[in-house]
Amino acid sequence: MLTQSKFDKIVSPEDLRKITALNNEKLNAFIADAISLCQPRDLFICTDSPADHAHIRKMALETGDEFPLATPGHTCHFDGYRDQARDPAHTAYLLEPGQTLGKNIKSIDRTAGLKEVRSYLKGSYRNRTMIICFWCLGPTDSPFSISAVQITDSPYVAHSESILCRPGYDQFKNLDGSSDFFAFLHASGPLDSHHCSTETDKRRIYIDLDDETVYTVNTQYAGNSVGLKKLALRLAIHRASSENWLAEHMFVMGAHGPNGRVTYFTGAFPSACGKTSTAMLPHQTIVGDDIAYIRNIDGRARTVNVEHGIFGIIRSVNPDDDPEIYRALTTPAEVIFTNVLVSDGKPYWTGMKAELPQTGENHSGDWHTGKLDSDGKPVPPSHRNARYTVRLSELPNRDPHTDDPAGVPLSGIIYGGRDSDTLVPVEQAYNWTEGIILKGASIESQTTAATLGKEGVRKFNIMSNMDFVAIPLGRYVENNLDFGHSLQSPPAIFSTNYFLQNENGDFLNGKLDKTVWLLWAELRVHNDVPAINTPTGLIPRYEDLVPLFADKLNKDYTESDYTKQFTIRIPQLLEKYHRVENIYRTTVADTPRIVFDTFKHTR
Ligand code: SPV
Ligand code: MN
Repeated sequence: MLTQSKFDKIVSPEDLRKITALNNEKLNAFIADAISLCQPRDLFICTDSPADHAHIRKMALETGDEFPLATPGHTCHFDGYRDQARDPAHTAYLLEPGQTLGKNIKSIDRTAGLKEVRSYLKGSYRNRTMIICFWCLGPTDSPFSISAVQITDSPYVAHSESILCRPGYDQFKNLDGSSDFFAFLHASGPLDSHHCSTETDKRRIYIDLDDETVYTVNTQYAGNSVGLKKLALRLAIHRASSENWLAEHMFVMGAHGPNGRVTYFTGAFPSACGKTSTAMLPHQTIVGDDIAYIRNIDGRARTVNVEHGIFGIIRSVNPDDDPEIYRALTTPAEVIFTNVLVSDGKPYWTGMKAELPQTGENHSGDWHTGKLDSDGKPVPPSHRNARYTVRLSELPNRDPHTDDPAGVPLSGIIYGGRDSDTLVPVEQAYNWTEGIILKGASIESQTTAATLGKEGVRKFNIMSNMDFVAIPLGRYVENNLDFGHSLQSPPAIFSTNYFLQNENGDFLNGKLDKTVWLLWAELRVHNDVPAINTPTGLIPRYEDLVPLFADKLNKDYTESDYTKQFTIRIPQLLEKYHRVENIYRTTVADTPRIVFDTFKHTR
């Protein structure tokens, strides 16, 4: 129990008042345990005043976790050289003996896992301030809202959350003592002179599903440390599965069709496969770029963005391909750049279509062209997973319903992926069941820089959510199927592939062509255009794409391009479904029968 006398030197009367105002025993116990385990010098409790949020940013600058850049509001943070991505190998669910999540999901014994992670957390805040923040997942005071508490010793983590999340202190008061919140305890571990975590071999991300608590240590990379992103997604998937709603790795956006019509889509894409750039397409409106909750409200699917900011990949963001993002990153506003190259107070990154300086500072320390790392590998000017963090409210293309407590009506779902030779650029599923099974549950994607490990390998990635699914995969598929069937009229489902290549390795599409695929899907949702039947779904007619290319991209679309892009590659498709079916058959013990029946039906 949290009392002032027990932590006399640490918990000031003011701190105690802020915590006891929330009148929540589970919260008190969580904070008291974190204090005695991590042993901070003092506390900073954020109660969401503008001054509190400004103080978090100030702490990040004072400690050196971030440093200012030349443009007002811009700061930069470096994660350690070996702390640049999510770490699935050291991310695990803590389970009681006898519990299992199946072969594809890493879990460890709860008692042993807690003992291990607590040993790394012990004393880890010495001489540091414990920052305690309260956030709300989804819009506040809505049927979607979930309250969360984050404890961290990293002002950068708290600052990221203050940009990415909706404030939640006041909402915590409404919990009225219940245990209905997610809890995150993070410690950076020992730091080097650049404020980067050094003991990455002891990096651990352990998720306690029963307690809805996540412990994360010896890392600062946001995908491992920022509770409200992927850590909360895992807890939400677990919770959603018992409440018949969906927590998905999806953008939410308004697609702007004819005559001012706005049709809302969600899109699930593996990391670095065009998810943010789709949500930020010119002339469309963004609700969110990463995580969506979807609920059945009076028989209709409605969805919200869990966050209210973007933690986006900066590589290749340039004024031609991503004009909206580029503008946001070159205008004064509160933006954190991570793992970019900095020279003379300016951030640089690969693919920005500007000349990069030969020297500067980056995630490796002082950098110069030709620098090699300790393994003899060239150090690129900016990391492939370098990112920016910005509030959606800074963007002129933010959808006006972003914070609507009722969410937006969901009419279409897009499942993306990265494949050079199999799927056509866009295809609609015949119905919800086939969409979930043949599109979402069959996603394979060539790997990218967002997780550690080799790039370019074709990997099964169910609903682009593989890294985050916290329940057995069969149950997850079933939950998706059931959700759609509980609706009066489920959203239409589409697959997209932006990465088709010819035999020379050239991409068959321009980067903005995705506008056309999205707007064709928008027309299909309203049955405005017919489509061509194929064994796995419905593809566009040439004549329906030509005006979209002309009107939206000012581009001629030739029949020869159409033929190359939309030829059904039957051998590759058969191989794909064979590979995926085999994964379900051999590794997913609880695969629903309908999955196998549906694969059989495609042959
Ligand atoms: C992703 O990789 O899908 C991201 C960034 O959105 S992370 O926070 O690392 O998950
Ligand atoms: Mn993501």
